[in-house]
Amino acid sequence: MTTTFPKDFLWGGAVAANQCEGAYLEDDKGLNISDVLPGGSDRFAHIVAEIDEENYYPSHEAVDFYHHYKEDVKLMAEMGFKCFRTSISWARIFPTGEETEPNEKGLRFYDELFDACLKYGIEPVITISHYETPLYLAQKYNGWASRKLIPLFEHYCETIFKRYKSKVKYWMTFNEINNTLRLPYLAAAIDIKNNDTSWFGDAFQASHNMFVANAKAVKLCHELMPNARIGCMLSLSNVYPNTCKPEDIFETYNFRRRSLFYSDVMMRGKYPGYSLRMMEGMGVKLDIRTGELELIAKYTNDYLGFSYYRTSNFASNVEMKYNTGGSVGIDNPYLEKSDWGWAIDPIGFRYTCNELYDRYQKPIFVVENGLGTVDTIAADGSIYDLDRMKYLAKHVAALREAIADGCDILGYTWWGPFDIVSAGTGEMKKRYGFIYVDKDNDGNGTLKRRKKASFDYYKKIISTNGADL
Ligand code: BGP
Repeated sequence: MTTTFPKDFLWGGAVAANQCEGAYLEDDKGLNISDVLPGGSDRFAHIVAEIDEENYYPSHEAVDFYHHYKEDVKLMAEMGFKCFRTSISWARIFPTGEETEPNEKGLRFYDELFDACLKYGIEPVITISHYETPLYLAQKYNGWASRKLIPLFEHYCETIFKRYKSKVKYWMTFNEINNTLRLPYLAAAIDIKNNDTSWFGDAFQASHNMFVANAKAVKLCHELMPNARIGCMLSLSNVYPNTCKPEDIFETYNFRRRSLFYSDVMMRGKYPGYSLRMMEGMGVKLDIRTGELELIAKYTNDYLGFSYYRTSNFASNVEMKYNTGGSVGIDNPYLEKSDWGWAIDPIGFRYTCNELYDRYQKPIFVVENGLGTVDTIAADGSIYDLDRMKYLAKHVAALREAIADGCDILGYTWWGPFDIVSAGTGEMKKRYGFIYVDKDNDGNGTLKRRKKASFDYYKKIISTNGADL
């Protein structure tokens, strides 16, 4: 059984426009929902629908990738990247989301970015919407809860597919679409009124509307770019039962299916029975129009993109806290944790790859994996990020085992190859990069880029195609 990576394995890194570009209003860009999320602990405390000049907003400058992209792409090329995942910021192309004509300055930026990548043989891997719904659509329609976003998204897709069809071969529709059920504002631009569970109905209707939009994007992609592939994308860090009690086992299985429900619909083309029972149990009645289920059945995704960071232990009587910097679920005594309490579990990574490939029997693509740590700069200016190198080595080894298990894995893009803004905390302190960016949580710094020890470590992994760990 082979224990090496395929020769065309797509080694690379991943970011999101709102977490790196900055230039949040430059060249006629409109506001997106991530532009109104302040930094600090009140980031998700309430949905902020306008900018409060007193606050600091991490995404407004982020790490100014908009003006540093040539330098950053050159550094990624130096590591030997075969691909680079980022998102197109929808509001750069359509500032409110409702314009008929696109913003040429926005289109030009991504033309130049993709050209800079292709110059080094780096394939762009593009997320069409990464928590970046235009704010105007969130305010006017309550985001994806309204099916009015379906034709607007279709127009956006047609515009970028026609513009970049000679440059981009790998697309994915919505970042972590399954987060619609746990971070509805980010994933589906739905406002949570009074935090009561009445928004469940909006969340499931939004999911349906996004399934329809996803199918239309697949149809358009295959018609306009026959050689391109378009995936769906989910957040799929895994969950373990907290005990061997059968009730816990089944509860955990059901909890996992609250996520896999999304990939089941988009990869298999129909609502699974358990999801209908789940919605019924929540009193949710979907508004499904004629022809939509047939569209979803006909246009399924070519691959499953997913993020994997950690595993958590689950028990139904324990609230699963996410992303706000707190630990996730119940502690697993067998696993070390990151500075932010995320359990480090490479075997869980191998398990998850097998779980997903067995379920869909279609290619899977690891489009986010990484370790957020507090990096320290030594007196000589060097940054010896040993924890990151250990995490990388263990997870690449696990990936190699998953491939040897028979999983068809397209590639691996490390989350945050250069330091960017953390989505969950709005912090720069939570650094993922192989490249340090001089900026702190309050927005101070020179934005200077500096290689960490892990820069050469990942470069060696790529140059040996994962053989030398
Ligand atoms: C995922 C998001 C990414 C990224 C990642 C790391 O859920 O798709 O945008 O942010 O989480 O999380 P964080 O940035 O909160 O450390």
